[in-house]
Amino acid sequence: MIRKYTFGTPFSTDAVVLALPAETGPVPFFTLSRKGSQVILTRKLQPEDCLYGLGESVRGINKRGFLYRSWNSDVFNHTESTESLYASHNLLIFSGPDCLFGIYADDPGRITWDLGYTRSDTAVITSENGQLDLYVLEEDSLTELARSFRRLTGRSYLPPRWAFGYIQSRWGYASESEVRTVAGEHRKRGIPLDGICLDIDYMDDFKNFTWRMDAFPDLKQFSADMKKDHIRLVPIIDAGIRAEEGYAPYDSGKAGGFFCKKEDGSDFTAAVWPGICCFPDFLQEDARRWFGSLYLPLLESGVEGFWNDMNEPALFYTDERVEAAFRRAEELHSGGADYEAMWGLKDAFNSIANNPEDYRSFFHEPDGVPVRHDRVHNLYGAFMTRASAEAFRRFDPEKRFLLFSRSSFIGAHRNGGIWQGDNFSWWSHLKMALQMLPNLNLCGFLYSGCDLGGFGCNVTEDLLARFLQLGVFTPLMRNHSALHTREQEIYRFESWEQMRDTVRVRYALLPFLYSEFMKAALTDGMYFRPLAFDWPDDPRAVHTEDQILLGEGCMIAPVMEQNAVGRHVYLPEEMLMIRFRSPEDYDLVPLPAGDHWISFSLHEFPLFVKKDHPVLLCPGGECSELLDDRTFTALCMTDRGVSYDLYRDNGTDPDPVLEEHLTTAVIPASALRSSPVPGVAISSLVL
Ligand code: MIG
Repeated sequence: MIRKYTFGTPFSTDAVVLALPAETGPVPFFTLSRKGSQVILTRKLQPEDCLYGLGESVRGINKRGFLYRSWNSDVFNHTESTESLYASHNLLIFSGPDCLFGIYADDPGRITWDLGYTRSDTAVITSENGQLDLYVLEEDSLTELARSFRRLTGRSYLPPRWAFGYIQSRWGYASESEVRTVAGEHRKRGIPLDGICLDIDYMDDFKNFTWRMDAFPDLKQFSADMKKDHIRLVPIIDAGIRAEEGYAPYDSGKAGGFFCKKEDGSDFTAAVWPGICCFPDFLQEDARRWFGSLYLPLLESGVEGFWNDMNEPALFYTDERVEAAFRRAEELHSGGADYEAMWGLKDAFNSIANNPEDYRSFFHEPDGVPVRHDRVHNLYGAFMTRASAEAFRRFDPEKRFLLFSRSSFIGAHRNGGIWQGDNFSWWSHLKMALQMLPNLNLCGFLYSGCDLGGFGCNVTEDLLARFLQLGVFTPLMRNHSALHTREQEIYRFESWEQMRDTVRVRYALLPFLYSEFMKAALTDGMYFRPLAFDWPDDPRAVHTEDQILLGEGCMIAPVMEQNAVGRHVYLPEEMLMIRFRSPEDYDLVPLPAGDHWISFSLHEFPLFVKKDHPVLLCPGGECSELLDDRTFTALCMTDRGVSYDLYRDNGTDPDPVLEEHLTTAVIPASALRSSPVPGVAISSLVL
């Protein structure tokens, strides 16, 4: 059951696809109060209550015990005390002995989620706008709640199948020949690869929709050559458009009136990578259409995937902010500064980027009515995603394109995936990535993953190995690193063969993982979910923070500590452990329910599988297109014959019907009798 409560006149965010009438009675489960324009919801928490949701945010799977803010931010250096990341996903589920419900705050402005922070027994949710649609969802289980939320907000984005391949990326690939070398090193060594991202280096002076003619002279030919080798180029597009007359995107944007404006009607400008930029008003339908059409030349050159960046939007500085800081410096310089004033001076310079005042200084004009940016701030990235996705659909309605964005809002999950932003090469960020995944799934973002190896800082070999072992299971499996950091491609390291074998496991599992993903997406289900979903009555499972469920019957539990040679794993029920070293080399270990300490040397990693749930391994290959997805080895802990419905399609159909693409794999009881591992059926299948 979903109920809707409307406060004031909310801005229409496009997040929700179900039209529901607003209720008139009081909001259940909360005490409602107001302070100025704010709307405040308060609820007492019982000691056992767990909170899930808030998608992209730091800390645990259970969000209880911290204060989060919905305010999309470019936070390069984020840690566990960072209140806002790049996205705002305003879904929160309350789950405890006496409660099970979710709320979705459809509000594109700033929201504070004080989840047992100020008082450990109280949740306080504050909408600054005070104008919002609040949805209250009630179902009998966490799984049904998640499904109900997806019905409210629409089906998750479907990437093309090749997007489940391994993608190599790095800020700093500066020429076509460098990219060809990276591709060649992977192919030469048999490291599977399906895509290479082009970062801002491919652009002419960081200007969107251009490319450097000296370094990337013929994008069409380049893209065609790479595709012949089954590698897709995935260029980046930033939000800002350089304000420069004679630069076509600027001229057409200006002529159309498609940029965000200041109060005096002039275009708002701020510096980002291309220098002084204007910012497309993605909230205007015409502006979206215009911006989307700018992707056309790249699409016509054969590009089938993009990543959208800087769309919080990130602002390096505005003239106003720089001026204010200098003014302050001059005042102090002439007037003599005391201790306090000097700190203030430092702050004036440190807060030049992404300054709240700048976000209050410009306007959108959807439907001709100006809306101040800060009231709708969290929509900007989502509507950029929408502009791109709408353009791809116009360009080729018969095909799925790869698209992942840095900033997002609920609703964008229908149009693209996301990556988890600028993580660091830290062990703590490996854990953060794992813990974020189930909450991203709850919010509809099934296609996601982190920068494997870590974006900022210098990676260590063992950290890359462990990141890749998580990446085997994340729909987006991309190795990405920042300019000037240690080179992070697999082949740079001594143990590249073992890491190659880790990626090869991904490819052996690819048809199976793709099947699990598509089944989840097409049934409004979860690809990753907390253990609490399957064992709500097992307190150990409910409070497990370092293992997550995958698909119908799998669980992952990566090693996330340096120098660890194994880890503890809690099994709520008996499971089969597949301990992988390569697609050909793995252990099959049936384990009883309970606590286990299991050894995983650096290049070993597990997949746990529930009884009677088969896992299918294919022979693998160097790219998704050449995978043999007919021949499988099925593995299953069981005491009877079992079957699995494998989802297979052409990988590009934008609107597939689940039932039309299922093939039943039958693993007969006889496979059990002939198996060398008691209780585990091993069966060769041709489907
Ligand atoms: O200010 O394009 O998160 O993935 O490599 C940095 C350069 C801009 C931030 C993205 C990152 C990308 C980088 N970008």
